[in-house]
Amino acid sequence: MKLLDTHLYEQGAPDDLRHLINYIARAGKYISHAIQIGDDLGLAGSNNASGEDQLALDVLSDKLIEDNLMICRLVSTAISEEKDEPIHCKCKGKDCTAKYSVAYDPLDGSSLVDANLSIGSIFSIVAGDGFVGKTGRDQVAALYIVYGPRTTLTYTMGKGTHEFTLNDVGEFELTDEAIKLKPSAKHFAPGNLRAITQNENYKAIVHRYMDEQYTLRYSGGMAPDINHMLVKREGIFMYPAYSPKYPEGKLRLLFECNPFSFIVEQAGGASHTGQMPVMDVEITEPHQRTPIFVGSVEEVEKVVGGLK
Ligand code: FDP
Repeated sequence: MKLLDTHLYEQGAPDDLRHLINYIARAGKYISHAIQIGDDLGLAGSNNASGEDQLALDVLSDKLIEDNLMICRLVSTAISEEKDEPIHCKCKGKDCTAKYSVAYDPLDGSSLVDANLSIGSIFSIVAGDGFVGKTGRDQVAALYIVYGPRTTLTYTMGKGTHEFTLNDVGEFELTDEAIKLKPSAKHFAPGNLRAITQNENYKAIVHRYMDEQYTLRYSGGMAPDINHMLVKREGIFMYPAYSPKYPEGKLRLLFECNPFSFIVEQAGGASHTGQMPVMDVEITEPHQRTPIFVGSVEEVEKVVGGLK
């Protein structure tokens, strides 16, 4: 048995990064518990930074993560997908020990929660204060937690991609090390199918996957969909732009696309906007969106070629 903390130590994580990831994992355990026992799966009566309705669980998950990030005294700036404004370390300026910034989506795919489908939390970590002007390549670590029949945590800090499962005594235990994606796939996850009405190339790509009898695996939650790909060792997830509703795509560079791109690249996969690798896109504002095509290398190459 190998626990998350030991794995981070053996991978050479600096102590403060190891502690930070442990605090994030702790928030994940509380969220996992809240989902299991929660009887309030309804709306919170508030909106998030993008004007979407918030669930009570969105608000609770956001708070659990924020609390853990703030008490660890390692986070200079925390940015939540649920909020307009970043949160800053309270001790800033006075012998501040906070070295990292964390961007997070507290409950990705939360519209699936009442239907009892899997959902997740996603985290992107960079050194220094804030994200604007940086790219996904500046990430020192990224991780996501999936809350399904089991709770799993998958992380990278640039030394491969590794999966842990929450055990009966509340520890994340190593269940899959150095995950490697095959270059080609049998599964496809075509998000935003409305885009085929505007984009002939995307239509042709989707039709090719159907003609070639790929198996559809799209749950409506990016975290479980990317997790499916990593567990099955192959796949492609796509979410193109669609005007006027999502002219830059729906998914957020900072909260979703960068962390998943880092995790998938570290598993030998690729991730592209259609114009450039996702992780090379400069972050200009926290809620920036981007199209994304991510997964097995040859599939991403074929799709990007087909989009031109
Ligand atoms: P959700 O809005 O439910 O949080 O992050 C946005 C996201 O879910 C992704 O997890 C998911 O892949 C995508 O939106 C689903 O979008 P569609 O409803 O357009 O399929």
